[in-house]
This record gives sequence, structure tokens and C-alpha cells, in this order.
Amino acid sequence: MTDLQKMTIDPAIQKLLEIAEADGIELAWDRLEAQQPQCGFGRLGLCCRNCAQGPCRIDPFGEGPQLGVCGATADTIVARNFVRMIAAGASAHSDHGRDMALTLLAAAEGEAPDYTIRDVNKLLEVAEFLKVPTKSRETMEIAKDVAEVALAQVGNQKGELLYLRRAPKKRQEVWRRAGIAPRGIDREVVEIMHRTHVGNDQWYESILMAGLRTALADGWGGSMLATDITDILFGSPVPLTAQVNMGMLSEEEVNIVVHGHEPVLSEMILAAVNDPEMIEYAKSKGAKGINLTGICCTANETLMRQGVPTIGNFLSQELAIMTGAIELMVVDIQCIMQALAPLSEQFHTILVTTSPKAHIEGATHVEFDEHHALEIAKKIVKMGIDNFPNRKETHIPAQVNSMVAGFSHEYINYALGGFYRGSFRPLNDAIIQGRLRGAAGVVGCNNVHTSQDQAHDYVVRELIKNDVLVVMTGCGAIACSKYGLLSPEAAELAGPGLREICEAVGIPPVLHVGSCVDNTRILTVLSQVASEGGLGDDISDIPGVGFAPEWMSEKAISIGCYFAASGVYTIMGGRSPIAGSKKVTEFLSEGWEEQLGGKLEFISDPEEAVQKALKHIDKKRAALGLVEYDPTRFGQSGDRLMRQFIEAMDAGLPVSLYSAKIPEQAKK
Ligand code: BF8
Ligand code: SF4
Repeated sequence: MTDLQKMTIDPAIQKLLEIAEADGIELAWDRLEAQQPQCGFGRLGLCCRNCAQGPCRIDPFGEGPQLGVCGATADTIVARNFVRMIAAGASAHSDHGRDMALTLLAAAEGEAPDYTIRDVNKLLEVAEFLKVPTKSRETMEIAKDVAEVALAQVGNQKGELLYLRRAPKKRQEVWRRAGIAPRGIDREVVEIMHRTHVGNDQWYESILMAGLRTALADGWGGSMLATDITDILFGSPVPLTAQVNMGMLSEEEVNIVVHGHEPVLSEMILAAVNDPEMIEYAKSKGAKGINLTGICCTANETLMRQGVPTIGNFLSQELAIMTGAIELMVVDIQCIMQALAPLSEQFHTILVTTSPKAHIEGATHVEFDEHHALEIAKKIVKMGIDNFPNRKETHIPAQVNSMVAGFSHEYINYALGGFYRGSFRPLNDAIIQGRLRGAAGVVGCNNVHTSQDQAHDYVVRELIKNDVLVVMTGCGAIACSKYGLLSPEAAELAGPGLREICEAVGIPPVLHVGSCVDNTRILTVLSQVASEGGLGDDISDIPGVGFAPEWMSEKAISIGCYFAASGVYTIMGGRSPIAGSKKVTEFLSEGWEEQLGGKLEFISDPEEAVQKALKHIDKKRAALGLVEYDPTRFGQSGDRLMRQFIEAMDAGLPVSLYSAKIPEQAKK
């Protein structure tokens, strides 16, 4: 493997890294090197700074100190650090959900005229879950109540979150029995901060179970509300084709890039760049038009609904600026590197921050306010257009790939069951028959410690090759779309059973279900699959796994934990932040599996991770009494054989369409 391949497998990024090296531009990889050696205690989760008597560090080799000044053990310190990660991640998702609810409220009250209700059916469905009456009521009246109940859920003090009822009954009972059915989102997060204060909860098991309750408040609360309200305001996604990677930057147009997470901003920027006046203005500055593209999850949001091209995932953000082709990058919240500000000063790019919660020193701040959304969005776009004449030399890589995105859980249901009988029955049947071995959710970030996208690409290729249907979100989805895995043609790479399904239904073997908050769509699919029958009656019965091969953010930890608490075997790649405690590591695995049927494990080797995942899927199949997975039983139909038959005919080779065996020379 070359040095460049060790950094990224994306050829567009490799090309830009070469330029960075030649020009002496410092990037995340250089800063990682400058950080070496990284603190071993911190890496293992063994450093506590929760009070001013510390920092206290526990010696993992048992030779140095084994207790913090207050007497905290390694297990306590590791568990406390871990659940604080959950709390931060759950806060990020849930505060995003809260902001979506506030936008819905403002829209319903007529104070945010640029937003409207694009999916009334979804509003009605959500209203039912939130116990908001709908009969003989105006849409905006319902929307106002939905927004208010959603906000009340965030601050709920007693009882349980209403969305827990979306889970299979058995799962709800598991949560109640374990004492982890979340109350309100804010309450759970505050409680974690309280529990982990010096001298409070000091038993790792109790700390970790509280962490799970907080993670559930994210998955079945804050994130689920964020997804639902986004669908209400901007429409539930349906499949569309789109393009991905740096080649979607334009040499001739004004390039505006949205980066961050909240579609409240990116949707308005999209409206602004499509304004004919803006386009004319861009032309007056010598550009051919305006080209909007995105990075990270806000890109996923606009991609899923509008087909806006995505130019990259987390580790691509600095390189995007390095193309010299971006007039303006507008960011809102989360996963935005501070390094973008000094970097953009080396180019002509204007970096605009917009959220009162996410300022960056050196960037231009234009505060976004949903009450004047379009006006502010136009102001930002105009700044970009005005910057076009300042563009100098550009290095836009040629790489572009096609993909299909937009698989909401509603659409997956529709695609598999058909319009008149939308259902997960065909999916369940495919798993029962063994045509599909199982299903997997592969999600999460890039992490500079591992080659960008490599683990995502490897894990997903292996899973589909083994007839495991894959659903993806976040930077993982962007990663795999760059290598063509989210296109229908990728069915060629799938195992025989999965390939047949893809060809029959017309879907890729890897389905893009959205941004990181949209992992909740996977929870909804899992619940509906469990309720459909034939695959047990709980999420933990389903032959499925969760993966976050390149995770780095605290949000990913929260996601991993709410999947585990929902009954899914979840594998996180890279380094384990709990490696400093054997007890904590075992509790997250065996302990949680015993109580909850799901577990969380950190496995750095992707090959080992895939093997464990397949083994787990087979174990679940056996527990359900399903036929053993046998790929040789399938693959005797489909487009591929027809294509091979025609090719062989053209080549004058002896073949029979009805023969399962095609002569070697007829194969590609
Ligand atoms: O929420 S996958 S790097 S962009 S945290 Fe961030 Fe990770 Fe990307 Fe989206 Ni999710
Ligand atoms: Fe040290 Fe305990 Fe304070 Fe942590 S809480 S820094 S272990 S004294």
C-alpha cells in the first residue's frame, strides 16, 4: 500500500493530497502526525478530568496507580468517559431535532413564511404517534400541535417517550425491565452529566445502563423527531439518481458548498441558487451559473430529497477548499473542522458560519434565522457570486460517480410490497427463504486514523457478496457511493440471491437511507420487519447487524449504543475508547447481550468484523429455525444471465438460456 493509499482510497482525494504535499498545505493527516505520540491513557479511556484534583490516570499495566485521587477505579473512569460521549452525541442529534421542531412551529404560526408542509401524510402519521388529534382540523393547526408536543418530548420529565411505542412490544418490555425506557431527552442527558460528576455514580454497570437510556432517548426520541419533522417540512425522500465526488465542482459556474447537518439552511440555499435573479447576477460576474454541492450530512439531506450532488464526506472537507474552485462554503452545525477557516484564507474561498451554536474564529458569520430564511440565504449566495472574479488556479479532480439515493423507510416498504400492498413481507420472505442471508446497517464517519473510506468499502463489498442487504447513512453512504456501490449496477457484485432481488425490484444492493439522524429510519424498518412476522417478534430476533467501521464522533457512539439497546449486534471499527477496562468491554458485549439481546463491540480489523457479523447472522437464522444460508440455491435468473446469454450468442458460442451453467469462455 502506498502512503497515499494509507490516507485515503478515494483517487480524487489522493490527487489533491499530492498537490497539498507539493504546496506545503497542512491537512488533518499532517496534524495527526504532529500529535504523535497520542496520550495512551486518553486513548484507552483511562484519564479522568472530572474534577480539579485530577487529571487522574490509571496505569493499564497494573504497575502504576490503579485509583484516581477520589478512589475511582479504571472501570468507573472508563464508563464515565464513555457515557459522557453518549450524552454529547445524543445532545447533538436531539438539539438538531429541537431546532427542526422550532422551525415547524414557526412555519405553522406563519412566522417562517419560506417554509411549508411538503408532506401532509407524514404530518398526519406523526400526529397519531404524538397523540395529536387530526380530525376536521387545518394542516397548520395540526403542525403547530405536533411541533409543540415534539418540543415537550425533548423536555419531558416523567413517564416514557411517546415514540417508544413504535418499537415492537417485546422490545418495549425489555427496556422497561432493564429500567432504561427513556423519559425526556434533556432529562437523560442532564442525568448523565450529574451521574458522572465527582463522587456520584461509581459502579460501571449502573453508569453504562444510564448511558443506554440516554442513547435510546436519542434514537427513539431526538433523532427520530429530527427525521420525521424534516420529512414533514421538506418531503419524504423517494429514490432519485444523483452524482457524487469532487468532479461535480464546476469550472465555469459559481461553486457554493453547503456543509453541516440542518436542512433548514441548505434547503434555503438551494432555493436561493435557483432564483433566476441570482443566476442572472452570477452571469453578470462572468460565471455560467451557480453550482450547489454539499459535504457531510447536510449534503445527504439535500441529496435524498433534491438530488443535490455530494462532493465528499468528513475527510474530504479540507480538500474541497484546496481545489481553489469554491467561492463560498456555508456551514451550520457539527463535523465542521476548525481548520477550514485558516485554510480558506490561503484560497479565495469565503467560509460562512450561520449557527449561533457554531462560530469559528476567522470565518464570516451570517446568522441564520428561519423567520427570514430566504432573504439570508440569498445574501449568502450573493457573497459567493461576488467572490467569483477572485477565483485563481483550480484543481478539480475528474472523479464523478452515479448513485441512487432517497430510500426512506416508506419507500422501501412501497418498493418491496408494491403500491397497493406496501409491506415488508417480501423482505421477510427473502430472508426466510435464504435468498437474503440477512441485513446490515453500515453507518458513520471517516477517521483520520484509518484510510478514508477503506473500511466502509471493504465491509460493504463483503456483506453484499454474502447476500446481506445493506442500508447506509452519513459519511459511510457517501463513501460507498463514490465507488459505485449505491448504483443498480452494483448488483453484479452481490451474491446470487441478493442480485436476483436487486434485479427484480430495480434497487441497488446498498440503499442510501439518509443522514446520521436518519439512522432512525433503520430502527423503523427493523420494527416493521419484526412486526411483519416470520422473523421472531423482536428486533433482536432478526438476522441483522450494525456497523460503524470508521466512526470518530460522539454521535456515532450514541448511535451504536441505541442500536445495541434496540437489540442489534453493533460493531464499531477503529480504536476502542473503553479498552482500558476489561469489565466495561465485557459488559457492553456479553452483559448487554444477556439483558437486551443486542451488544456493542469494538473490532479494529474489518475482516474479523465481517466474519463475526456473518456468524451472528447465521446464529440468528438458526435460532429462528430458518434454512441454512446456501448461495448455490439462487442466481438462476436475472439480467446478468440474460446479458451473458446475448453476449455469448453474439460471439457465436454454444449456450442455452435454460442452462444454469454457462461455458467459461462465455463469461466476462
Ligand atoms: O452526522 S457520519 S463525520 S457528518 S458524525 Fe459527522 Fe460522522 Fe459524517 Fe453527519 Ni454523522
Ligand atoms: Fe481524579 Fe476522581 Fe477527580 Fe476524576 S473525579 S479527576 S478520578 S479525583
